[in-house]
Amino acid sequence: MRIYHSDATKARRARTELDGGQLVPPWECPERVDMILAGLREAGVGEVFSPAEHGLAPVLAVHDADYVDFLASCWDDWRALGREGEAIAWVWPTRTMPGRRIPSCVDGRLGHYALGADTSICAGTFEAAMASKDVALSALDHVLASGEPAFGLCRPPGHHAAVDQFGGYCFFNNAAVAAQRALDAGLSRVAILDVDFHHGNGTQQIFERRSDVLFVSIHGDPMTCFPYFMGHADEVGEGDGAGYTVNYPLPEGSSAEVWFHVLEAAKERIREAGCELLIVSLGVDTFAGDPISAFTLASEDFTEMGRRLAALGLPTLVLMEGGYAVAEIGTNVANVLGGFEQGQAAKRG
Ligand code: OKP
Ligand code: ZN
Repeated sequence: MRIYHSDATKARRARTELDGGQLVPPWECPERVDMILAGLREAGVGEVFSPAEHGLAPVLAVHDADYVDFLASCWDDWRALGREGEAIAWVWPTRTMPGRRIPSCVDGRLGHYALGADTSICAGTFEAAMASKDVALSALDHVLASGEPAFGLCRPPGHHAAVDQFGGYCFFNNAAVAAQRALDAGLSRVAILDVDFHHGNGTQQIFERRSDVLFVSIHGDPMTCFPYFMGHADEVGEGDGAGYTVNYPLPEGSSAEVWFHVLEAAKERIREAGCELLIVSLGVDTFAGDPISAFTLASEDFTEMGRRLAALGLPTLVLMEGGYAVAEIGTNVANVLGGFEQGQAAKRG
């Protein structure tokens, strides 16, 4: 299958992430991209294509303009104050202090637009986010034009990014931007299946009042796992969107057997909803060796995951989200895509 990739996704090389009370080198690093490319090359999965520039219009179809302006100017505004470190949010509107105005100072603006303190903004962040959504959109264009699957090697990831908030290493919600473009191109319903270990709070927030995007997620229970404040099973969508958000939180330590059982339920809901396109938010941080996650899938399980996704028989766009076991990330992603190709071949008979 076609692989879409741009070196510009590596323009973000943050030095700091607030993790366990310390500033550590970020788990979400540009080396992930190189390791995925190497894994795909080694497995002989796919041919690499460069994305076309799609501009900001598709981003503005899901994100607020003031949020996009903030991301574009944050680093320069921060630097203008003579700051040494990277831009990290540290004060927020809270339950007891709900902000009714967006501050003008970058420190206050960071609190308004950030959903956590884990994600610092540095030089190249906006450029990388732009490249990441171009990768997603170009891969989508290929799926729409050919009916064939495609993989967008997005980085930074997207599923935590909400209408006007960044965090969890995400800035533009690549899957949401692609889903909206698919609808604007004439599709009536799109499924986003989020198999990253972490709940895709941003994707849920963007679409939870709508029925044209079915959001289904399998993830670590938010009682104990990031992002903590969204992703419970009783969040099912609201208004027109009632029934079009489906959450499967699983306890830490969950096995591949349990995970695949839930995947079949998720697939059944996607079939039932009559979706014309499947977008997979692919995190491989469900891997047993992932340093910040807590499911126990083995590398071979990712091949099975790919086969089972292909069995849905839908035009499919696979977009990269998380996965932090950098040494194994290439194998795990190549296994998903290789398994998908096997599943496709089996279906064709
Ligand atoms: C992004 B994606 C580690 C800090 C955790 C949040 C996790 C973001 C995951 N102690 N930071 O869903 O893979
Ligand atoms: Zn994740």
